[in-house]
Amino acid sequence: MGIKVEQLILRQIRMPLVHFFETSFGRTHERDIVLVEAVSDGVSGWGEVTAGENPFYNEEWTGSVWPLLIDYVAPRVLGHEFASAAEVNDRTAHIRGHNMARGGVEAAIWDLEARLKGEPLWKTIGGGARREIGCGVSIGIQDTVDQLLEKIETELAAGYQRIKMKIKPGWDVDVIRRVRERFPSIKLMADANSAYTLADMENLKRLDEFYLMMIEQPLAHDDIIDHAVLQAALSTPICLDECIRSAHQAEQAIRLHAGRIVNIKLGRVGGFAEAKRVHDICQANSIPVWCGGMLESGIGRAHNIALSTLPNFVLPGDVSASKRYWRKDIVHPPVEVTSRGTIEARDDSGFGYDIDKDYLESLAARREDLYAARLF
Ligand code: OSB
Ligand code: MG
Repeated sequence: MGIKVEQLILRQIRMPLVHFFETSFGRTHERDIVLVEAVSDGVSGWGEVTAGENPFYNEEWTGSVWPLLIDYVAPRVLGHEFASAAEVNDRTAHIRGHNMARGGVEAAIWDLEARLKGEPLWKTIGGGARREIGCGVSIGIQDTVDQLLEKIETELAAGYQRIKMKIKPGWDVDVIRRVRERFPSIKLMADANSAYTLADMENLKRLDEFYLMMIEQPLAHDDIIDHAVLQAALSTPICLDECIRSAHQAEQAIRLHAGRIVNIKLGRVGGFAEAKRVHDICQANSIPVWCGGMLESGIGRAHNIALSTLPNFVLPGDVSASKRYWRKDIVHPPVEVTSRGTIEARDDSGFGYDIDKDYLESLAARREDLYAARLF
């Protein structure tokens, strides 16, 4: 079955977060999200571009995504006959970087393929090793340590399997110490989002006393070599996030022993095809992976759930319930977490949730309709 995308509809929506989210690179109060609808034979597949509002996590942002999709991705994809969505990544591989923009379209075409076949997305991508995925939460930097402790308490009560806390210089050792004193036996990890350098080695070594599951991306967003130096000096496993943008980089990081765990984000690596390659390389080298998040709407969240059913996603990820982010999500039902701290992968076709079209349209700040050129 070939897939020919006749129309791409881009929408940019604005959604206020229930609670601000702060990382070492800044605070976010509301999201500006680009959604991709890919249409073939009257069937729509949906994708989400996971870029942030500013080029601070990586080089992409909501504003860069829009022209990139219109000028470079859409012309290569529209009207092309794909044997499967697995070919979409190659079709836009001439574009340097912009993985999140490329990945949003790629994911929409995977969802389209699943819907054309009438099967769940997790099946189309080759997943299904587990039907219930393990969930953790990512908790941002708070104004006070007491607020952080209270948030952790709430998430543990909801059943989440592990807590990730954001750290930065000045909000690290002393804060983690207080968390550990209060919660001595929880699965705890810290994410620095590239806030440190090797000059901070002594401070980072102090984190070893807190028996964290891992420390995520302590060093530069594009660094592998210094992470290898740091990992050799730490007993805490390093988990790589920002610096793994392709299977090739995963392979190099593994070869250099730059970390012992990889966070796979669909957008950061450019979609499902590359995410699967990263997954496979990690699996072949006994590196466990987990699925990261980018404060997604229900659409991106549902794609992350499908991805997390691949066999090597053995650690709880950052994919959590809609209500932690949104008063009302654009999918129905909202993504929900069981008391076991899991999300069940759904059997409905495509990504498995309905889209609340009216609500989505009410959030849209801009829209672009793109068509395959017709040759008469
Ligand atoms: O580094 O994992 C990260 C959010 C925005 C940018 C980067 C990161 C994050 C998160 C949140 O940690 C994950 C989520 O809850 O979606
Ligand atoms: Mg991270």
